[in-house]
Amino acid sequence: SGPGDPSHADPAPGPDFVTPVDNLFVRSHMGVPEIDADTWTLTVEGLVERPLRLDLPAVLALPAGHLTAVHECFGSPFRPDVPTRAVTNVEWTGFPLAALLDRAAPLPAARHVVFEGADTGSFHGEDGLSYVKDLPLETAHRAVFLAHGMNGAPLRARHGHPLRAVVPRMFGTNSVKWLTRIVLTDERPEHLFTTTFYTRTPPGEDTPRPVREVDVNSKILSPAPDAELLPGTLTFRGRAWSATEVTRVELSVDGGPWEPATLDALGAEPTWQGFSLRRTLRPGPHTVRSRATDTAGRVQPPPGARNSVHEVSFSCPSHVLRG
Ligand SMILES: Nc1nc2c(c(=O)[nH]1)N[C@H]1C(S)=C(S)[C@@H](COP(=O)(O)O)O[C@H]1N2
Ligand SMILES: [Mo]
Repeated sequence: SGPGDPSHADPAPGPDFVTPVDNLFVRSHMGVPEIDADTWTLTVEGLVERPLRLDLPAVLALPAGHLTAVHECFGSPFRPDVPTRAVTNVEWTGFPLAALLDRAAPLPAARHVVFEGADTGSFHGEDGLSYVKDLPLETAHRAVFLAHGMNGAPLRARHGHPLRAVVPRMFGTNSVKWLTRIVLTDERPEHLFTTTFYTRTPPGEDTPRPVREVDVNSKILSPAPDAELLPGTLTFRGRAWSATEVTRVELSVDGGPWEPATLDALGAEPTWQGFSLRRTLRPGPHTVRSRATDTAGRVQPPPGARNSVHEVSFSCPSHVLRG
């Protein structure tokens, strides 16, 4: 055994474990608002004992930490079953929402936290909208991170400058950008982005639920689709993630049995996990599929769901012209 021996899981997370900022996807429903950082404020209001209003210097003066987390777009709110590839892993800089909630002191009647962004406009024929999401108070207090930096630099305008919410283990739709208002309420807000869209009905249930926790998922990154590779030994590589730890990734080559891949354990943070499997392949066309399972026993379903098993087709031509 030695370097490159697949039985020795690489302790380093590998290249692009944190996605470079230039490779990040951007999802904005109503465009990027123009925000003047000198006049921007964040309020914490509603069912609280002490409403807060903070300007940017006050926000930046709060003790800051880091959170590295998977950031995944749910995809089109109109087509909740279509698989997407908009997933990244970002190192955010900021502070827990709990720091502000504790200062504002929620009243006993407060049950929900509503997040509102500065972007306004029309969406799906409705005018005068702003971007609004909500979470149960306990979830928000435990999980939400407020970020003013990403990957060691200030947040870019399109990613929510000067401040955005980040909700680890939940779909990106919950991570409100250009945050201006945090409102504590007793009821969920009725809104296009809370109760009309970004809901889905789990199999076997009949009540739609808000799109929150991410699905168990995996994507094969190497080989790339339609790659032409030298026949011989190659290493399949990819990444898996879920709302809990992924405990197993299996690959099926050319429709063969599921074989366990080497899987990086989840560290202290809600990041994605790398996997790899080495195989020797004959010349000709090939397919490889990946399937992840998490600690909750969730498994990627067969084709037809948004988090279906991932399949890549590639080939090992008998002669590869180089040059
Ligand atoms: N204010 C606001 N926040 C928003 C959105 C938006 O349109 N407006 N889009 C959401 C969606 S659907 C996703 S996937 C993430 C995308 O974050 P990013 O553009 O930084 O990758 O932001 C979320 N937060
Ligand atoms: Mo999204």
